[in-house]
Amino acid sequence: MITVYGRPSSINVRKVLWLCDELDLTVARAAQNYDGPGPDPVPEVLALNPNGLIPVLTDGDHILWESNTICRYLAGKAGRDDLLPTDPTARSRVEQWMDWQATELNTSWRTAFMGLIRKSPAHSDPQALTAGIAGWNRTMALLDRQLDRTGAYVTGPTFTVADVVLGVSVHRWLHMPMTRPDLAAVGAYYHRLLTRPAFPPHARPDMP
Ligand SMILES: N[C@@H](CCC(=O)N[C@@H](CS)C(=O)NCC(=O)O)C(=O)O
Repeated sequence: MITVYGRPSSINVRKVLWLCDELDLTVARAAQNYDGPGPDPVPEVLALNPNGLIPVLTDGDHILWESNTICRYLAGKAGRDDLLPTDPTARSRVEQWMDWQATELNTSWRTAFMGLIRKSPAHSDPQALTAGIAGWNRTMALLDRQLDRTGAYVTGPTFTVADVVLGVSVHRWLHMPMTRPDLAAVGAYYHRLLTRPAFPPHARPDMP
């Protein structure tokens, strides 16, 4: 049995749970009552992930952390070549956008998210907040240009696991109490993703 550790309000846990739903995979849930983020990692999680972060997945003896890696593992294990191609060229496009999400996009939202949602005193400087919002909007504009080119999903005409990790990111951006440009391709993409029955439960407005 596969177990997913982490509260469902976490954006990184939501990626994994959405993909499990896409795969029709029934998973056990653990350590989900903790309503962090708190200063101290949950001991149950720390025992599995030295970073003390969620999500963590266990599949028998196999313990895995890093949400994007977990998503690749689940898609690969399910043999879903449509979601994670085995062809190196097609696969590298999917992985490129997943890595971009985990590095460039994740980094770009940190100040704005921590300041606006977490109300972190360390992220409350108005100038830093304005710069953070502008940086996040610039990164999203790059995604908008890519989606404008493909006219559908991030790597082309079909849905892949890269769209799972980007879909929750787009949801977050659209639900931030901040000024943002009207990015038409991103907006159309979000509505396209919402037509998938598995996405809406993980795209709740109260969980940006
Ligand atoms: N790079 C990690 C980041 C994981 C991460 O930052 N998780 C957050 C929640 S989204 C976390 O565990 N925060 C502490 C907590 O919620 O207990 C991943 O993608 O899995």
